[in-house]
Amino acid sequence: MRTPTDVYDVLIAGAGPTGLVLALWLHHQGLKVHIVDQAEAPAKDSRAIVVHARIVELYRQLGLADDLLELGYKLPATNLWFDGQHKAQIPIREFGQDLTAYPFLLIVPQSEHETMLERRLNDLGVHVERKTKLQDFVDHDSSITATLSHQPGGTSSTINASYIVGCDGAHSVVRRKIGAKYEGDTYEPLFYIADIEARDDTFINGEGHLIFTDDTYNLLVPYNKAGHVRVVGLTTQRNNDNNDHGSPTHEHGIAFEDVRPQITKATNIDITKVNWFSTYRSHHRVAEKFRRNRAFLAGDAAHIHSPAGGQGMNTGIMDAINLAWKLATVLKQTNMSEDAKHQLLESYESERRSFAMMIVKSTDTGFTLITSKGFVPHIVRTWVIPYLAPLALKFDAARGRVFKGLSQLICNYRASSLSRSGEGAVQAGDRLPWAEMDEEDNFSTLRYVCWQLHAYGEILPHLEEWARDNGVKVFAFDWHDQYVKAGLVKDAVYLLRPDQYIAGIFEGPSIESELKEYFATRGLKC
Ligand SMILES: Cc1cc2nc3c(=O)[nH]c(=O)nc-3n(C[C@H](O)[C@H](O)[C@H](O)COP(=O)(O)OP(=O)(O)OC[C@H]3O[C@@H](n4cnc5c(N)ncnc54)[C@H](O)[C@@H]3O)c2cc1C
Ligand SMILES: *[C@@H]1O[C@H](CO)[C@@H](O)[C@H](O)[C@H]1NC(C)=O
Ligand SMILES: *[C@@H]1O[C@H](CO)[C@@H](O)[C@H](O)[C@H]1NC(C)=O
Ligand SMILES: CC(=O)N[C@H]1CO[C@H](CO)[C@@H](O)[C@@H]1O
Repeated sequence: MRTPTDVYDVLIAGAGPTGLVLALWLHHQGLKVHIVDQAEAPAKDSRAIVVHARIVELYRQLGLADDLLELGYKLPATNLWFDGQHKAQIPIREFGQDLTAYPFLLIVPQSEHETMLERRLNDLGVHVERKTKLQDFVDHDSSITATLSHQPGGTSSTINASYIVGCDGAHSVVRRKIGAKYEGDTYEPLFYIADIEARDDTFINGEGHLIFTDDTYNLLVPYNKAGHVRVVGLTTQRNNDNNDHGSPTHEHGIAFEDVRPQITKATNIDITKVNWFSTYRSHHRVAEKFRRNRAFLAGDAAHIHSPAGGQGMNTGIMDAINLAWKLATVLKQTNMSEDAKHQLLESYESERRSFAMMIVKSTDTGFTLITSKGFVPHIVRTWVIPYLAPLALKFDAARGRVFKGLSQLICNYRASSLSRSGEGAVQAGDRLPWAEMDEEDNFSTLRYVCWQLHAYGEILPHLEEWARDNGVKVFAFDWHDQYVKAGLVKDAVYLLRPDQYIAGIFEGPSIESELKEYFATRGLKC
């Protein structure tokens, strides 16, 4: 464990999914991290259950994708019911076909996912210091000093680090300390979430079921244990408590027995056991800023969403992966100018805050829809028909659009200062499109956390030399017509950032000088 004189590169407050992923990615890039959590043990409550395709793709960088897939359940289909009638069975096993190697909705209870991340971190010799709360910190401009308090007893200690990242959830101490307002709202409707076991049934068949009854809806999602399902829905009860911040609590005076009638009315399933029950109000908030000098916010500390679309945890993990290589760069590239450091670190906020705003806005729309009066006819007209019906019918364009929106594949950083301007279907700031070739897929190079060049078609010989001299990995691919469909351009060179987003697309005879210029203008050493 740590000794009082240890100095760290990064102190991470909070060991939820965001903090754990950040610790893993920073450690992988050779930084010395310390991570603390006030809780005695990882949370057992199963909150987020969907891990989206983009996360699985990026988990390949640390060899975590296969472990996660092993834990997960690939939802084969989802069903729609209205007032007792089965309206549609929508196969979704190949939902995002042609877009990613992971075209499904992967169901993994958050607690199991976190356990996997923490085990990997422990294998690497990094341990979460538990029962340790971040109380406060001082930013000296060249480093930070944080005060931690330890349970039991409440003794305190200090720790120094170059940077601090608040992954400390909705009630973030770091957010308060940097004076960032948490702008947004709390929704009135009260949700319940339960983890139950039930006997085999039409509704307990390994598929998802979205069931609308006159004044509410219930969603059943199976996971990797047969007979276990997650049930989520809008309670038909109302109360006036408006005080929580999205954490599952039992403070709303509602117990499972209060929602049992609505589940029975919708499904008539034979519930044999209730493993976990909670109610919550949904929030949509985005912190006014994600950084002040040496302190950053990530995950629920920075943004919190309504549960429609299941984006909360996934967005937090993406924050961590975005921030990790930037912190590693400013800490490792020793002669980087202060200006260049500032610009690179600022790009974290500009890239991730605008994405959080976009997610909040779109889940907001979805949410308002499913909680408004008369929402059943409304939802059928505005949501089910345009989106889900084509899905059922396999209209490819609509299917692709819905999948991209859900799976975070849609995330791009086109407007970022790190993206070279461009035009066309695929641009700087985008995710590199995926193209399947025979058995191989085009993401095998995803296992590196470093700058890369991908050349499709002819590659200029001196470019390979340049890249080798500068520590950039080069991958050259013979041109295939399939690449056109994915939006790739013949004989173009794609520069990828360490987090696998396209920094620039280069064509023509002066690629090498343009690449040099890309790095030089940003004060970066590749
Ligand atoms: C009922 C419910 C259902 C949800 N469903 C989904 C879903 O389907 N899909 C989805 O993507 N998201 C979902 N979410 C959201 C998801 O759970 C969160 O977005 C996710 O947990 C955020 O991870 P995090 O690491 O940022 O924060 P958290 O998971 O909140 O972790 C924060 C950690 O910081 C610790 N901590 C807090 N303060 C301090 C301090 N001062 N010092 C030290 N440690 C501290 C806490 O103990 C905790 O371990 C759901 C949330 C809820 C409540
Ligand atoms: C931490 O930093 C502060 C301020 O720079 C310094 O006074 C203190 O000695 C440092 N402590 C350790 C353990 O390095
Ligand atoms: C510092 O950066 C310059 C280019 O900006 C480079 O030429 C030089 O080698 C670097 N020095 C060190 C010690 O890394
Ligand atoms: C980036 C990447 O992994 N590219 C792959 C694209 O497909 C060809 C053909 O299968 C592979 O050889 C490449 O490795």
